[in-house]
Amino acid sequence: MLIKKAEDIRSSEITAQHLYLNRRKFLTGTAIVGAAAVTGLGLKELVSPSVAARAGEKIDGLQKSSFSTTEKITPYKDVTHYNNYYEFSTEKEEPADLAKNFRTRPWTVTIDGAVNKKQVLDVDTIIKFASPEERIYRHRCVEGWSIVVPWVGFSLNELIKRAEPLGKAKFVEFTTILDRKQMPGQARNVLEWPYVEGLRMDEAMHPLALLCFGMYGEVLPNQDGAPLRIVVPWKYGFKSAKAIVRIRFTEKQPTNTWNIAAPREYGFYANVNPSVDHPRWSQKTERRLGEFFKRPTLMFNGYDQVAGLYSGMDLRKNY
Ligand SMILES: Nc1nc2c(c(=O)[nH]1)N[C@H]1C(S)=C(S)[C@@H](COP(=O)(O)O)O[C@H]1N2
Ligand SMILES: [Mo]
Repeated sequence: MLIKKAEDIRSSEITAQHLYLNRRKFLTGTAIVGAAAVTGLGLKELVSPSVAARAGEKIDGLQKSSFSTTEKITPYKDVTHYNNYYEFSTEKEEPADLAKNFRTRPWTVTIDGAVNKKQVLDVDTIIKFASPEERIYRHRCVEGWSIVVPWVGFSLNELIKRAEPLGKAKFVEFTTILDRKQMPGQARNVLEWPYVEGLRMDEAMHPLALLCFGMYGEVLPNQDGAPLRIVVPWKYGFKSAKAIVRIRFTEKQPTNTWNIAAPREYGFYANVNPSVDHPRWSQKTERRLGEFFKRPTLMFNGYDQVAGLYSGMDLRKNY
C-alpha cells in the first residue's frame, strides 16, 4: 500500500495557496531561529533569503494606474505557460516547468556606468523605492502574438532618478543573470549570454517603462522574469529583459543580444510598428493568446503617448 508521507502531500491539497504560503513563511521563520543559534550566523542573513517574497505570494497595497488598458486580461494560465525565455528553453511551453526551482533570493542588482551612485542594491530594497502599481499593459511579441497582463511594479524612472545618472549618460543597459547551473538554455549558443537589452535614456525615463516584480496581484512567477524585469509596452517583447542583475548607464548605444543574433531582423529600437515588416513575416496583425481571430497591430502597440520620443526619426531605418 502506498502511504503518503506528510512532505509528499502537496500543500495545495491541504490549504489554499495563500494560507499555505503564509504558514510556510511562519514555519521557516521558526526553523531559522534555531539554525541561527546552531550555526552562529546572524539571524538577518539567514532570514532574508528564506522569508523573501516568492512567486504566487500576494502583493498588498496595489495602486491602480491610469496607464492601464480596459481590454480583457489574458488568462494567467496562458501568460505563465507560453513564455519566451531562452535561458531556460527555446520552446515556449517549457520555461514554466524548467524555471520552477530558479532561486530569486538573495538577489542583487548592480548599478554602474555613468552614474553618481554606483551601488549594489538588494532586490528587496529596490522594490520598496515606490508603492506598487497594477499596470494592465498590452504586450506584443515580435513573433506575432500578444497578451494583456496586469503587471505589478512602478516606473523605471523611480530607480533611475535615485541612481543620479551623469549628463553624459545617454542609454541604459539591462543585463540578465548568467547562471549556467540554473539556466539550462545558457549551455546552448542560440544567443550570446548573458542576455542584454537597452533603452535610450528618454525612453527609459518615460513613465510607461515599468520596473516589474509582480503580475496578477502576486509576486512574479519565475518564467515571467522574477525577481525583477523590465516591461516596455510600446516595444516588441524582446526589449523587456527578465531576471536582471545589472543596470548600466552608457554614453554609447548598448548592443542588444537579439541585434547580435540577427541584426537585419531585430533592431535596437524595436518599436511595435505594423508598417515595418519583419524580413520573414508581416507585422500588420497579431493573435491575442486565447483568441482565434487575428487583430490589427497598432503603431507603438497603441501607446501613442510615446510618439514624441521619435519625432524626426525614420522608424524604417531605426526599426
Ligand atoms: N532574459 C530574457 N529576457 C527576455 C527573453 C529571454 O529569452 N530572456 N525573451 C523576451 C521575449 S522575446 C519576450 S516576447 C518576453 C516574454 O515575456 P513573458 O514570458 O513574460 O510574456 O520576454 C523577453 N525577455
Ligand atoms: Mo518576443
